Amino acid sequence: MRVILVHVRDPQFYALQQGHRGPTGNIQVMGFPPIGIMSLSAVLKRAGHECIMFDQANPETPNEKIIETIKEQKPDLIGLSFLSTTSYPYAKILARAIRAEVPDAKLAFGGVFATLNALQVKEQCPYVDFIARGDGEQLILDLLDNLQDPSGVQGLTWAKDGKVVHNPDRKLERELDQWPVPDRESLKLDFVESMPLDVPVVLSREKFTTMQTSRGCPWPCIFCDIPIFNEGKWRYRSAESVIEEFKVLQKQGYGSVYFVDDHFLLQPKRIEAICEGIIREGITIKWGVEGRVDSVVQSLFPLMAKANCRIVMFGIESGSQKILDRLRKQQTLEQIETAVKNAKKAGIEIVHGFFVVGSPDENEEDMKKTFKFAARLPLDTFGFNRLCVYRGTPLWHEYMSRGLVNDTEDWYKYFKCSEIDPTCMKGPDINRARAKGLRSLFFRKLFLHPWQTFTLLRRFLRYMPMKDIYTLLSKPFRGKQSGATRAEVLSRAVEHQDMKTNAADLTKVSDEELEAKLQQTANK
Ligand code: B12
Repeated sequence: MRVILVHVRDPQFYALQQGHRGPTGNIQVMGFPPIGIMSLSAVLKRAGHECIMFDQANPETPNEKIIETIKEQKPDLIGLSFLSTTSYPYAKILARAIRAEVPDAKLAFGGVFATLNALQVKEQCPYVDFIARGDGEQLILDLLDNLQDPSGVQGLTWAKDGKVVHNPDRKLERELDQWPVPDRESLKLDFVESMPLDVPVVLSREKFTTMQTSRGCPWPCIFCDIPIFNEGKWRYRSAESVIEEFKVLQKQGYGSVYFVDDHFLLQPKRIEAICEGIIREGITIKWGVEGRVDSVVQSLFPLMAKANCRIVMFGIESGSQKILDRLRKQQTLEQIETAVKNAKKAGIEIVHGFFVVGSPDENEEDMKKTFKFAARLPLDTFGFNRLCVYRGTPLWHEYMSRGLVNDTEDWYKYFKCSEIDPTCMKGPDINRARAKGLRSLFFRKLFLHPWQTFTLLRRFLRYMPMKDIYTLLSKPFRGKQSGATRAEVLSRAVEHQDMKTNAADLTKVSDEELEAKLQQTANK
């Protein structure tokens, strides 16, 4: 059978290098490849199906082109894959356009957001036939076998005789080794290695991709929905299977890989075997991981560095123990300090700290502590994002019980906590304190860790034009607090209490109105 899979994106995340061609002649895109659909494509092809992929990051395949291909190829199933609340409106636009042009197409949504909100999405998007929940590998094969009557397909939400049907959950698959290596070569795009999230920093010009070696994270941080997506479990691939994938990537010419595992730094034996395998097989690919600071594998940092681990990113969140406890991070400031120091001492080239600001109960003093703490740590890079609340997380449940969100009306909305929670600092105050904190952080870094700062600047200069570095570094000094990015304009509409109704409208309006609104945002 024939399947078309589309990775739907929020434009903020690929706008930076849109249309830029690299030495291969492919369009270059700053960001991560769509490993979700690449994983499904490999599974489909191995089972004898045909699969065509699109990534909305590619400016040469706009929605019109995707629809044209659907008309030509007449696929048996079209799957739209997207990660989060912020890409949901774009998934709706594409789905509505497909439905309008190809009325009998079989259309499915999948990904984390669709999984956690399957019933609501199906109700709100009757023009989408199926919502796929959880892992998609076996599900998509089962769905193709039962397209006319999917009542036995576990993990599927669909409609029968106008009524929404929520099939039972699929048992969490533990045998991840059974799945083939993702189909990374069919999509003609070159991904440029940059810092995750919205920091426009190019890290290398090597051929770059992502890999997933484990799924899930069992910790109960109040802002995260991964434990729900993975039923609180951590599932992993064997070291042998990871090495086999590395060997394929090496043959395909990749120079850099980032692991999209929710928590890589678990199970020392597996990490040791992965590192030894990399060294034994002469794999030269550089790699990066994310993990918790309380990880017991810190003694393995030197081995990881020897096996070409170049980046370790820690979820630090705050320099105030009070806030760490409030977020239920279950980590201490001492643990953070030890982990960052251990990683640097071991020779990990880039150690990154993810921080959040605008948490519940956080005051200016806590924010100050956070920036001071960040300055003291030998971190190479850092990001300070505003805390957001997503449906399904423990924080969402708390906000429901405090009457700050309404599960029925707000499930698809993107909220910065500070916009709805009176125990947070006010948005402009957070921005002001953040800008101030960043300024002092930069100076302290220069003063406390001058060599590290110099090395980092040299790295940036290798891959980035001077103008971009200037923009990046001068941002906190320019005092621009209200200049929203394109995506922020969209999300702002959802955040402010008084604009809440407008925001709700945004996801309910007709195609034309929604598209006009997005067009307006893009032109700003
Ligand atoms: C890597 C990553 C990113 C990358 C993006 C990578 C990319 N290609 O777009 C970056 C850093 C840019 C990013 C940005 C953001 N992210 Co992010 N990200 C992740 C992360 C860590 C891994 C995603 C991944 O690659 N998974 C691996 C692949 C194999 O899995 P998958 O895509 O889920 O696909 C599987 C199934 O879902 C299913 N499936 C998927 N699609 C389909 C379609 C069909 C038809 C079928 C049948 C099945 C199916 O099958 C696949 C194989 O099993 C996840 C955490 C997680 N574990 O999901 C967070 C996560 C998805 N991100 C999250 C968030 C909040 C964001 C941001 C909004 C952050 C921000 N405020 O800026 C942005 C939004 C980006 C966007 N465009 O939507 C949240 C989403 C929460 C929510 N409920 O909305 C998550 C869950 C993290 C968390 N802990 O809460 N992210």
